[in-house]
Amino acid sequence: MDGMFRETSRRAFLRGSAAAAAGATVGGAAAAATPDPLITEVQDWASFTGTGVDEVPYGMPIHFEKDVIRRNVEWLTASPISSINFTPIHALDGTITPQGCAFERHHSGAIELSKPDYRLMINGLVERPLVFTYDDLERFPRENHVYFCECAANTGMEWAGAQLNGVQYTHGMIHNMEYTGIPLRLLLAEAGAQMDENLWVYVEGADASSNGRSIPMAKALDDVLVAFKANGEALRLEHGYPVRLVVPGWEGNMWVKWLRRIEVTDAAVESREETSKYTDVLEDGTARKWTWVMDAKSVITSPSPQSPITHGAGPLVISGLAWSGHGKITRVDVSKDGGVTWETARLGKQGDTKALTRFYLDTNWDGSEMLLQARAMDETGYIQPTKEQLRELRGENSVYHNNCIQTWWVDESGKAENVEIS
Ligand SMILES: Nc1nc2c(c(=O)[nH]1)N[C@H]1C(S)=C(S)[C@@H](COP(=O)(O)O)O[C@H]1N2
Ligand SMILES: [Mo]
Repeated sequence: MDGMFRETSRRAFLRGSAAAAAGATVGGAAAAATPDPLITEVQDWASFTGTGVDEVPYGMPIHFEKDVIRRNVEWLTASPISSINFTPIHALDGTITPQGCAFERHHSGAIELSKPDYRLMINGLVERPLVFTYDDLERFPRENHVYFCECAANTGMEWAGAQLNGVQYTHGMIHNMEYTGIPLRLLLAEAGAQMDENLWVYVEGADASSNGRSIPMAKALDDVLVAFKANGEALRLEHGYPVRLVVPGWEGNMWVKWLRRIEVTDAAVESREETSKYTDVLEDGTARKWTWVMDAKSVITSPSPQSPITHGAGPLVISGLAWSGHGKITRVDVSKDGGVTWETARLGKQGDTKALTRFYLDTNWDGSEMLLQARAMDETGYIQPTKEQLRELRGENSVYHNNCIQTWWVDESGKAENVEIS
């Protein structure tokens, strides 16, 4: 690294003297249209050699992209150890979230657990209670699937009114990765688990919080993965290295990280995470439990408060993300007038089941203000609700499972703001 810094400052010095010389020339012909120096001059990057292949063993994004990072909101939680940060979805495109900027949520901090120290126990209603090492897990057949993981609290601050001015904060408790993992059903079969559909598995992590959750057997046998790779490489520490549970389409809280134990039980455990937390306060004040599936949702990521229009009227690409815990996204509509009229957006590619889908509306902006909204539809025919529709059921004191239509007010200068229309 030292070498790199010296190299950079030498180039900066040379660039300085070249610019001074160019300045003199341009100054001499000041009356003529200024030639574009990026076209007419030989640039540093063509005059000097670049970085050698022995200098960066594992690359980071180029420093020009240093703002594309996770951010947290200090006042949201009492301590950053039991807290959340947000994916910079306003600055990403496509659908895959790089692990390095994918939101983190932990209840007792991210722990360091090595592969040699890793153990996974399966016990309870099984013929053979088993303990697997990491090496054991690598000998089971594995699959690759792309899935979104959305914290149930995503958009949770917006129930009572427009709150946080950035899509990173309103919708950034989501990431979408390609997982490599073992279908949980194979490990349950190895232990000789009873598999009646009225049974449950209780899953817990090795961290101090343990984050235990009960999952119905039908889901455990369906598409749940015991995953050890994400986007081709080992899970990052903060996402549960070396092994996490992937529970496609279901709330992020069930995606237990640092997975250490799976117990087959005849009843739900009713742990903290599924009683006092992750239940939904309804309009009438009662609490609903077992809201596992994340309903269809979409949001425009650009333009948005952190990604204003900077180029004036004319061609404009409106872009965003859509997803459904029930399956594939089939259609996304975009409105520029707060939901009065809608245009159907183009999907970046056909929607994958329980994964993020990118949409684009390639449009022409006349330079007048807009109330931008997106509305997702999934393969079950479900249509993403308005905030009013959701509030009729859920009131304003809810936290979790807010999948309402989001509105951005874009003014004539291209700036965008989080607003609510009634
Ligand atoms: N062991 C453990 N697993 C956990 C948690 C935790 O605190 N400990 N947090 C859960 C919550 S609430 C969410 S939303 C997801 C977040 O996964 P991520 O940190 O990879 O984004 O992990 C879940 N799994
Ligand atoms: Mo969560």
